[in-house]
Amino acid sequence: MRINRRSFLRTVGLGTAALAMPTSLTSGQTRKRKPNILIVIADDMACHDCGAYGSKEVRTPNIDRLAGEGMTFDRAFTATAMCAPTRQQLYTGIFPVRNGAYPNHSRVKTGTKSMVHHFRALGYRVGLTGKTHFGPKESFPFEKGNEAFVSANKDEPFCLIVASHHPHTPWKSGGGYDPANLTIPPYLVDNPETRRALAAYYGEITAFDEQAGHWMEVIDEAGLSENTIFIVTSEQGPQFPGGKWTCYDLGLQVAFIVRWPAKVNAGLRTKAMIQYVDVVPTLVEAAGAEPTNVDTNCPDPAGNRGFDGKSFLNALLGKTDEHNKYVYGVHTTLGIISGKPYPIRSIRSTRHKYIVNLMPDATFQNVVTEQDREGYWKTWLRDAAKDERAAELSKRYTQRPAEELYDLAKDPWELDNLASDPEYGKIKRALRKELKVWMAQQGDRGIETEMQAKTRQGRRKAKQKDRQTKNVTQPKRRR
Ligand SMILES: [Ca+2]
Repeated sequence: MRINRRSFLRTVGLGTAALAMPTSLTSGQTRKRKPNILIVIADDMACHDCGAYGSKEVRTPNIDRLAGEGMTFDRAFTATAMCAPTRQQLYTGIFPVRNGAYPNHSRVKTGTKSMVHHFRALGYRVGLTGKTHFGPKESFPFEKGNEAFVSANKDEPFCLIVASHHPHTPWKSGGGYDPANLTIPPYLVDNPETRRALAAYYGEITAFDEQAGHWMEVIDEAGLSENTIFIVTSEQGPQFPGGKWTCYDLGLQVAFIVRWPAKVNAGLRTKAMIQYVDVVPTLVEAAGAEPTNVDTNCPDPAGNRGFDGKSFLNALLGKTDEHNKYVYGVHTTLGIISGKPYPIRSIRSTRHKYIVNLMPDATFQNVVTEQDREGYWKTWLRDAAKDERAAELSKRYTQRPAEELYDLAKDPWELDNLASDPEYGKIKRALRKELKVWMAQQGDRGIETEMQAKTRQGRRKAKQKDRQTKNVTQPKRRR
């Protein structure tokens, strides 16, 4: 089996060889073996807030069932805790600064190819239903995905994204959680307003779980379960301090569950550390092609045109429980509502997280601190006047040191900064060095990149500034 598959990979690589192939080799039996792909993606959901990842309080029976039928990734990450950069790195296999979509509400560089192009080249129909939050359209030419999309034309494999709006704020779609009965995690201030917000957020997650269950039913009823790679993933962390808009694990770690009965054994967990840019390369390999041959049409500064990510198919098939040595984080605050510049970068090994706040003298501001639509932030500041813990937790969000280092095995919520502890100096320096290597590979100039964020937002500006961001030295004026 293995030998056959390898020779198959060589034959149907995405290079010119594939174009020259006789059509008989890409049709019939060969094509039928390609798996369907369905990715159900949440919006702003913490990895831990479902039963499959240990929550005893959030009701997610469908996600938990999927985990029981497939493989659960205990170390999966996005590189940004914001909607638009997260989706665009997931769909392109390229990290945010390189692909251009690094602030929120941003677009990839003109000409960048996405999974739509890559899977169409492999004979797939590629659709999306729900949230988009990407651009320009030419880079993401998804068909309209719906239930008819699944059942239409069964000779061709499909790749479908189901992009939910749950549990993004406003938290109003779900119910069924009593605020008084919740366990408050250590990163939140325990008061009635936070409890109300958390209950409403949990209700949204249960609504998301029902959507995931619906699509599991659609696939099961169409008789397609066996050879459909069915993925549920949480997208990025929730809009609580330390989650969305940060590089803490609460923001960057994602739930990632894959069911593929034809190839993946049921009920497995893996420690292999994966990131969203790895997902498309993995699925390309699962579809029988060689991901390192794919041209993204979005070169990095060294001229490499391939994906930033690499296939973790071997981890998915249970052949290894290792993948990346490091995963990375990048946060751009400029361009968010009321956001002043506040660039953050991070690198994470399986054990440690190193974060650099490039403008540490600034006060971190964003939607939570400026708008407080969920109505708890001002209560944290109120409580901070008389409660030391509330003071610490709110200060941790708005005033940060230049460097942060966490031992994730001892401190999973990243509350105890070890950056100035000499015992950890060697670890910190090693991580800092690797982070610089990654930033250089991305063409990431730190503060300068932050100041150019608005050139990546909006169609007209994005087009003008493509490919020439290196030459831009002055920040754009606010629109
Ligand atoms: Ca989101």
